[in-house]
Amino acid sequence: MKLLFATNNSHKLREIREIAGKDYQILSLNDVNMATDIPETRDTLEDNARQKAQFIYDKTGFSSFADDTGLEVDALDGRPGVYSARYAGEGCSFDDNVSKILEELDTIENRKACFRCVVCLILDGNEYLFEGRIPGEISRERRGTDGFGYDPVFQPDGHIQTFAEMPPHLKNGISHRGIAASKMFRFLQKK
Ligand code: ITT
Repeated sequence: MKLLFATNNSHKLREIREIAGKDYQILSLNDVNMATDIPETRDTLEDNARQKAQFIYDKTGFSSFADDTGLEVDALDGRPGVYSARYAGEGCSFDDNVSKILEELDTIENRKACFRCVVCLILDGNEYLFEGRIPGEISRERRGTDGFGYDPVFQPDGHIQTFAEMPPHLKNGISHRGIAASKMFRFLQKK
């Protein structure tokens, strides 16, 4: 089965392709010659995931899905959450965001955080949502070079490595995106 992944994030694309395995061919926007910005203007993960998937479905008519992900930090009352991409300001890099979170938590003992991912699938015009969460904590400094985004400072509960220290298959096997996407693939298998 072919599905179009509505993302401009190449790291997410790589992860989803690994999670999908051989039964699904995950097409990128490039594969369908769609170089476009995808609007992402809502203020919940659910609404942003819907907006991204629906936008691409409307443009292509192709079975499409999108993911919206946020890092929710307890001591920051759930921030940066839905604003995780622009946490350190418009046009900021992954590294800027990591620096900001380390600064904000500098003197704070409670490092608990959670990655939450919402996947929205549009299939034959119908919409389906799947959620994945993983609890963990924000490390005191960056560790590891794999992954992307906040991975160098996110250590999932029950593990001694950050996501950036894990080989990709280990992150994908336990991550917020892995959980949400696996729910979608299980749903599709039953269809
Ligand atoms: P698309 O909307 O094009 O899919 P994006 O990078 O804007 O890509 P999100 O809005 O879903 O994606 O993600 C917000 C930010 O959260 C993202 O830019 C990363 O900094 C961070 N993030 C998302 N998934 C992550 C992961 O698996 N590990 C670490 N950080 C992640």
